[in-house]
Amino acid sequence: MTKERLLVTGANGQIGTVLVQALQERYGYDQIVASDIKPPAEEHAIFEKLDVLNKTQMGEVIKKYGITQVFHLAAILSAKGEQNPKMAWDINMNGLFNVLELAKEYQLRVFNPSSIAVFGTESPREQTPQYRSVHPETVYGISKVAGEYWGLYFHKKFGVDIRSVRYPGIISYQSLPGGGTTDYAVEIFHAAVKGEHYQCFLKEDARLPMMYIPDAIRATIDLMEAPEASISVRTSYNLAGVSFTPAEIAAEIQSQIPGFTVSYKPDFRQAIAETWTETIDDSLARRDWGWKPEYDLPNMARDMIKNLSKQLVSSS
Ligand code: AKB
Repeated sequence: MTKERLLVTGANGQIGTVLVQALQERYGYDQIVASDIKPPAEEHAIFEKLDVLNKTQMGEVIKKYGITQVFHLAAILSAKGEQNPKMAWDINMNGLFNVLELAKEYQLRVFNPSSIAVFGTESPREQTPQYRSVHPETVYGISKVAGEYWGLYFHKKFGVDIRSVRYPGIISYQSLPGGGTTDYAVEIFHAAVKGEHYQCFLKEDARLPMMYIPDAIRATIDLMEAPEASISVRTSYNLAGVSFTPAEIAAEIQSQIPGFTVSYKPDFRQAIAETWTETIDDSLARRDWGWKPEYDLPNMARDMIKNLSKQLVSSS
């Protein structure tokens, strides 16, 4: 493997926390630079405090470490974006634009995640196809679609090697999500292992595409390591893991933690969820770079409960 040096923006977030560690294991501790707007509670990586809106500062970090790839995770998610559209647009668009311009200047490979938020009520709800299905209805979704097309533009016009997946809702035990519509699927596990009741902010039948974090990390690394010639999608690949409703995940947890209780009090996030689709056709990711998810709902729930229970014991 050539000596790659990787910069991760938004490294303190739900995906960044786990991705940095996975990249360190794969490429070596010294090859990974984690960055975020605030330092992490505990430093487990080479860290640079970095505001993605500050292009000069980002360029200095890229030069200082000889960065060859950027995993640009810094973004405002769907629910927080609806509460502050201007801020979401500014961070999601201008942050990406800075990354793309620096990628052009320094010939960097870029990972620019997109989301199922690119779909909308006009998209086919089942097996949502790769093409002709983007109809975003949130600021976050609009910024992700625009970001996908800016990526394609920089690829075609300047040869930037940009790669992307449309992440479903991500479920993880290592870190908490923040500001998303799919966050309930993590919160529900925390309540269950603590023996608490959970009040869900989505309706019991709100089926959404989801993915367990080991699958999401593997997809990210596999895509970034795939030979350039195999990448046929430069906007963003559809990516599917497992789809379920709040009632189904609650029932799965109850089968492993009897006595766990859930009630439903939908808030504004239900309206966002209703614009998204239920299942995704990810055949191009499977064909181009061999994508295949490993976790179904029961396996994911078992692993989440095991790991969160361990964390609870070691923190008490
Ligand atoms: C959110 O809920 O906003 C995110 C996403 C699906 O991109 N988890």
